[in-house]
Amino acid sequence: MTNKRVLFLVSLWCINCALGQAKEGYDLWLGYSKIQDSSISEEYLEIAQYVYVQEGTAVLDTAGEELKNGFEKLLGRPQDFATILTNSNTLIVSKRENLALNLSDRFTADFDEIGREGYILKSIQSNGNSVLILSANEDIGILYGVFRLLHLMQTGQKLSSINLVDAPKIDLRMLNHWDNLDRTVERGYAGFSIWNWQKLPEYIDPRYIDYARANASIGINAVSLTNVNANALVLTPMYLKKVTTLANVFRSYGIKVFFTARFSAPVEIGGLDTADPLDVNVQEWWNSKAKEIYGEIPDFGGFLVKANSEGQPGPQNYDRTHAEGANMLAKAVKPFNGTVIWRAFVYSEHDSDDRAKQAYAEFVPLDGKFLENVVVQTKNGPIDFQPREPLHPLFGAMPNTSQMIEFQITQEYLGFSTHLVFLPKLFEEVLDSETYRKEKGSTVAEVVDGTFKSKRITGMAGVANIGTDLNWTGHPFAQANWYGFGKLAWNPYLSSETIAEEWLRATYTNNPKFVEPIREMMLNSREAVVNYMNPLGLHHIFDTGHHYGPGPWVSELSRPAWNPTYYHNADVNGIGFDRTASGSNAIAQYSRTLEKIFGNLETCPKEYLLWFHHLPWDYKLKNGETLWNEMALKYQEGVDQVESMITTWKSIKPYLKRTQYEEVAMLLTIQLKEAKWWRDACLLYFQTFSKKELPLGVDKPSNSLDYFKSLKFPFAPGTRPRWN
Ligand code: GCW
Repeated sequence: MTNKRVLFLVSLWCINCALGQAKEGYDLWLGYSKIQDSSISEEYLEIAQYVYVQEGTAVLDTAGEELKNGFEKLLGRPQDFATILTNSNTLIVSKRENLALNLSDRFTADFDEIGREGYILKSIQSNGNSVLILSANEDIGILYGVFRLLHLMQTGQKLSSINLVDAPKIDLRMLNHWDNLDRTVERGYAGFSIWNWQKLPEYIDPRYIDYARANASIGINAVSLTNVNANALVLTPMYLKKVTTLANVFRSYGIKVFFTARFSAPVEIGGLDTADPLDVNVQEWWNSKAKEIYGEIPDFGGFLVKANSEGQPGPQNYDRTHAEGANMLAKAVKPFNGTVIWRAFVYSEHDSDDRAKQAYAEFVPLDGKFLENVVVQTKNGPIDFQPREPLHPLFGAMPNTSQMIEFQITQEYLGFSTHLVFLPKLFEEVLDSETYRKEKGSTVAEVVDGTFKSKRITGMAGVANIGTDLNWTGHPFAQANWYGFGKLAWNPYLSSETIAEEWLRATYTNNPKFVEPIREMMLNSREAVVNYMNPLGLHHIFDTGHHYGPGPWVSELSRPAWNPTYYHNADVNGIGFDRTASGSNAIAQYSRTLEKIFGNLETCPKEYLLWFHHLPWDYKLKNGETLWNEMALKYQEGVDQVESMITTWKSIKPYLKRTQYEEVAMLLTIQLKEAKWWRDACLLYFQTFSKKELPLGVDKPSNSLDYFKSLKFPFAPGTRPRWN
């Protein structure tokens, strides 16, 4: 073959592969591939014979379009809907008020149970026919029900005996974007921001619609569009117009928009000389700002605020409390039923106390002082979205305050969008954690969903991992983290196993030869990343600023709490952060039961050992290993786990398209390289203190400590821009 011909073939292959890839992953879990198994599609074809779908509102029409689109793709033929309800309907999609009385009466108890957003999906016999009924009290319930029905079909479930009643357990199910107005994304690893501010409001990128569809399909009903390190400009009329357009798109999918509000906005864009929350002019400014926003966006959600944290302005600049700041904004949005989400992620450079203690110390005294339409948003753990943290002590410690939880879906500390890590496993671990604030009913999930103490507002927020990448999230498996977050926000008691299985089947294939091994691989992936990054309770030993890769040696930053050395405290005597009574006593912020469990070496879970205790290198663990050996073995185990992920991935090659297979295969290669980097760099560094040999079974480092220390990444993605 001539060189020219080879070149031609290669470029042809590249074009094909680029075209293939252009679509690959964009559809997320909503691909709806045509059902191949005829025994399954026969049942569905019967159901699709004579379908009535109620129309007439934006959300109902969206539901109808989704159903049509889904049926056509899954069944591979055009779909019509009947215009009137009759006795011969095979599928009825209709609100309760529009159902025939004999039908709606039959389900009274269910309708009472499902509230505003739930739905019922039931197969019944009516006039001798089988009819599938999808009904709800409100439009949005119908839309959620349609997505559920399509999901059931996509995953090949039998519908002939379906009897499903479902409603969300949490009210506010929200994505927090950390997107800047210049389209960079703080901690974003999937390209740039999908919000094209320059072309808005006139140009509506079809992506906005697909984004809303994806969110609605998993029950997400609120979004904040911009970074919590906020730019006040977003509150100006020019941006309000742009946001109004987005809000109009999202409304048909049941999604409300929130603004991130910069506390100093009255000064920066309002021309006032103070942002003091007790100043009447400041209050007036926010009142009229709220009025202006609601004039454009009548269902506007409210404000999300990061205040007096990491340099952001806040009420403390004027010697006022978080409650005083939050309540001022709460009053402004109250006439319109708006909500203020106030973040509890605070720590100060002036406070030399353990950073893990600061949120609790600042917020618990304010319990009961926040107005009814304020909800305090607390990160899952007391430090900062680490691969593993114990639960945040604030959960259940503010019984008279609405409290919501914040997870990070974007993988700032979990390998960016290069590492395959299934986060619902982490979310589940936190949600299932007991606070022991009561004898029963006080897990984190129960605090968050209002079981612990009934709340005016219940909510769960996730920091989005979405960007302009073709597949939205960078790593195709990072889509599962977006999906899983939505599912857990709807029902915080769902198991990560169920979520993994659902997602795999909807995204890739129902073939058990693919689903089973890959589901296991996903479920183990979270423990792998803990092992190769932060085993045994180590935390925040990431390289500075960008948090890409290990940096346990970093010690020269101005704020102590920014230095990894602050967190691991390694010296010749040992390693770990003493948070017991002999140290920072952070354990005292937990309930008495947890304080005892964490404080006692006999009962402290091995996973949190170095989070709560400083221990000698020779400390003997229950399995007989010394601390040093166990740490080294854990790092090695993490690397081995990634090796075995690669083996698993190779084994499923026959079930995927080439591009689908190759994409993940390449990413896993990087993950393995980086897992080894973490192991080698951390062990070499800690070895300078432990002065011990690596135990048998741990691979020799591939390079010197100096080499690892010399690595610099000035262009690592997601770094906070300089003006923040
Ligand atoms: O995790 C840290 C991040 C910051 C972020 C901050 C926060 C938005 O490193 O980039 O700022 O948390 O949650 O406010």
